[in-house]
Amino acid sequence: MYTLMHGFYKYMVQKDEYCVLILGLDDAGKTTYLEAAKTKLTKNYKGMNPKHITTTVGLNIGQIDISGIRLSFWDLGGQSELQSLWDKYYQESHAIIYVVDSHDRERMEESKAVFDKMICNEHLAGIPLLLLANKQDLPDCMGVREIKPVFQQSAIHIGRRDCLVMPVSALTGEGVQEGIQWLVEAILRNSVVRLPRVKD
Ligand code: G3D
Ligand code: MG
Repeated sequence: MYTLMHGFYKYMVQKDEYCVLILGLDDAGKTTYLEAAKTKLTKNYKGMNPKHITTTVGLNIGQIDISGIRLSFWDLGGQSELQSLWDKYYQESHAIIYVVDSHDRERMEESKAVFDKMICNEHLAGIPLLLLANKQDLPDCMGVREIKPVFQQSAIHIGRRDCLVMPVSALTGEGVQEGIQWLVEAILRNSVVRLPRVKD
């Protein structure tokens, strides 16, 4: 009886879980963005001071409960030697956040090349893509109008998935909440194709 009740309780309180990959070059602002999202969307969560965020080696994980579901974020290291690990996570992911440093014109081409390699992977086909033009607080940064056409060159690989290019500042938090909200809706729309993680 206890097992039955416990099972029913777990069924009622456990949320469907979806995994979101946060990808992009090193220094794009992935970890800062995840901290900002957790701060904005988790009650009583006091975010880390951005000054204390260090380079991600390996994997940084975060969770947000929102709109009746659980989002598990995997913020992966962006250095070139760590990029080869990304595809180990593709099959289990439900959405991608690709972070671009809008202020770093010199590395825009490199960011686009890394993006192309990622988006062509068959395991990511059809899953929602949120492309963040980060660091919009910095003067002389590239705006969405400038960044969008660069990535639109890969439209054939992006395909018919839900896709949004959004200006944000992970540092000030501007646009962070709106991005996550859009992602939730896109993930739920796609959840008939990519089901949530199986509850244990
Ligand atoms: P990563 O996880 O993609 O490697 P981080 O990037 O989150 O570690 O951020 C790299 C640097 O960019 C950090 O600065 C961080 O404060 C800064 N950064 C991240 N997002 C923004 C933003 O929106 N605006 C500005 N101005 N800076 C941002 P440091 O100096 O610690 O290297
Ligand atoms: Mg990091």
